[in-house]
Amino acid sequence: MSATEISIILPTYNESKNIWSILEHIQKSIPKNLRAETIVIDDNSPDNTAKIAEDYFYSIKEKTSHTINVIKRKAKDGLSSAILNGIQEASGNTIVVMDSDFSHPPHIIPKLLETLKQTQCDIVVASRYVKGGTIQGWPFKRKLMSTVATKIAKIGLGVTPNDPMSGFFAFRKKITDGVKFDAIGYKMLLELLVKTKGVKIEEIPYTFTDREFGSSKLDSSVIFNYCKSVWRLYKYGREVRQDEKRTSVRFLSKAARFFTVGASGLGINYLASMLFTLSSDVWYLHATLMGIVFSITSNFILNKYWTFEDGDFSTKRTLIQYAKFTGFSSIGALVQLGMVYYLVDELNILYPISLILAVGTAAFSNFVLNKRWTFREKVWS
Ligand SMILES: Nc1nc2c(ncn2[C@@H]2O[C@H](COP(=O)(O)OP(=O)(O)OP(=O)(O)O)[C@@H](O)[C@H]2O)c(=O)[nH]1
Ligand SMILES: [Mg+2]
Repeated sequence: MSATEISIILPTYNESKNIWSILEHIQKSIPKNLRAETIVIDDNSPDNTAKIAEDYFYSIKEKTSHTINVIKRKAKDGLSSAILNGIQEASGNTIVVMDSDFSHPPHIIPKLLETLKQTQCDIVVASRYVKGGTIQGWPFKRKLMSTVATKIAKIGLGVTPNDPMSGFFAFRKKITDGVKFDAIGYKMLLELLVKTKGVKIEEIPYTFTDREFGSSKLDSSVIFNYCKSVWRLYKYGREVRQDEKRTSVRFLSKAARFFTVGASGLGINYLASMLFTLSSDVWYLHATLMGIVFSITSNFILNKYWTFEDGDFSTKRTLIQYAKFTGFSSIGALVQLGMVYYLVDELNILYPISLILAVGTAAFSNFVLNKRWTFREKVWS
């Protein structure tokens, strides 16, 4: 049996009037060539929603490869946490999240999947607030609240989609690997957008229709939970930004130390060579060679101790690092030589400029190679 490709997450609370029909519509909407599962996450609905979902599955089980998995939770733990539970249970590599009250029309599902595939993006948002999208059946007050909440999210959290509060979206499951969710309140997409910043996002329009059957689960806690989750996400974003700033400062300070050591090496090289030539028995080429050895050695010790703050001078470790450092220094020299030749001979760039470019490139590659392989640090740290 081939693996599940699509998981549709369907949270329910007291949706007995919608669940059978929405499952039917979802099943009809999924392209036949895809192997899909629907995960219903029900919070112990007193109106038997979970039982109806299971009955529906038994009625179609023999006729389709589409599976329905009903997760029964003990208590009403909130929409975002239900969605998070669904994501954790999902075996598909593409996830679709939607409501079960027909506000999110199932015929949009193929468009979400198609957009994900064609644009190679990571998240597709079904949007009420892009051209072609709209809301049907909401009173002015609710539209206003939604617009204000959307503005707060966009300005306060810097998220890019026009409808970051949409409850209807699809994404590649792998973008959630290693992400820790708080799952507070109603707006799971908002948390996903904040915590996976940098991924590629697309929006497609759809018409949101207010529910016909059943009643709203929104209560006064929704606004409070919304504010709480926006505040938490704001703090999260601030910490990430501070962390990035700290990392770039650390990286730049190490690079600066590495280049200072490199410059000091030139002086040591010159001084050592001159000292050796003072003795009448040393041939000047030998003296130059000694100068090179001295400068590589002093560069290595200074970089080990000062630049990369590695105080472990045990013999084996130090010798291995020294060998690598010497190797990378030679690679750096070759890079410099090759680049100067290419810039001067092939691109006709003036020698002084070519030399600056080549020395800079060689020094930088030297820094990165030694950081990563000699002193075993992450490059960006
Ligand atoms: N499992 C679970 N599902 C929930 C919970 N709250 C809401 N849902 C489901 O989440 C979806 C969205 O809830 P709705 O009450 O429709 O929220 P809404 O769309 O903002 O409001 P209305 O459509 O006006 O009622 C529906 O499918 C609900 O059944 C919850 O606490 N747990
Ligand atoms: Mg609804």
